[in-house]
Amino acid sequence: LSRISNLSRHFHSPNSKTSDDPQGAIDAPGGGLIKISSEVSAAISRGHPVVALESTIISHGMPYPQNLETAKEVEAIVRKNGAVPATVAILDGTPCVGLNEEELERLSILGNRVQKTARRDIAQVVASGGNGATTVSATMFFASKVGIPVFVTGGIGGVHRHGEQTMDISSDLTELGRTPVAVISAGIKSILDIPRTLEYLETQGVCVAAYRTNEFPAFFTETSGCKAPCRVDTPEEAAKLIANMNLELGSGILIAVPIPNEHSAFGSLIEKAIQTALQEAREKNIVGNAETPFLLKRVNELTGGASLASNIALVKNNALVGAKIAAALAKLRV
Ligand code: PSU
Ligand code: MN
Repeated sequence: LSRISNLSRHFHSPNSKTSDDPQGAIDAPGGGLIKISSEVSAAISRGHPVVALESTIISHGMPYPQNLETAKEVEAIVRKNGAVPATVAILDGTPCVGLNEEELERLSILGNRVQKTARRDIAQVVASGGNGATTVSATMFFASKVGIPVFVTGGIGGVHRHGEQTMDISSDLTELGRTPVAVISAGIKSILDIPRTLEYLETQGVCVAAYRTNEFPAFFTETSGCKAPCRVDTPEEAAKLIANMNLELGSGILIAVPIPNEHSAFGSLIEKAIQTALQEAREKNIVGNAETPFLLKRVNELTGGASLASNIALVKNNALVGAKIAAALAKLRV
């Protein structure tokens, strides 16, 4: 196990006087340990590009074996585009940054028998020596602790529909407000309340940038009807945003990359399925952290696999864009 204190290195701003100082917390809470794979650890300490990846998308977001295939392909895409992939999970109570193939396989097969682990669940999974698949909030936390500023996923959580009554607001949003990591995603699913999610991100002080579009994308479709607060057109522009903003602000950035055009064809079919799945979730009283996995599974069933194919395509595209952003950021830091 590596002491994370050696590896705590955060955003580097070329404009900042303190840019050579390690930023933020040095030790994990309670002096805990994070296991970092030797490849990831070497890349971080040399300033090479690294891309963090979450594991709930593997355990709860997709069925086996597509989850394993996608996880491997995503890692390969990150490598091909010049960055080292670092999948995050808690295995036998140890937070791990950088999984080997055997570990990825174990998570994929275990599926939803692994505990979905958001920030609030980290202490419990570690204390009980359990296996935890990290959501966006928990993955951001560990990425930040070890000094990885770029994190790729499919979609993030948000304000749930009727969230004004249930107060079901994903901890991904508050994590973005408190942790300096850039999250590359395809936006927010329309299973969520997109306008309120954007309002809440503003409240949290999160910079939200759409990639090569003016509109905030809605995961399965390029459009949501909501304008993105800002726009970037190249990996270099995205990297500048990351380098210049976070050192001063301490908060995260959401970079929303629309699904590639050729995969967004099923948009209206998927939207119908979402409505049905939401209705079912209400009837079955599925709430809390079970809601997102339930909706993803039902929408996939109702669309005969079309939503899964779109999901896989957009994650791969995000990996491509995210690796390029990580590479551009590493160039800015030298
Ligand atoms: N959206 C997806 N796929 C996913 C998730 C969200 O399209 O797998 C997962 C992510 O790990 C995200 C989490 O962080 O669900 C949010 O869960 P909740 O809504 O319970 O906060
Ligand atoms: Mn929730």
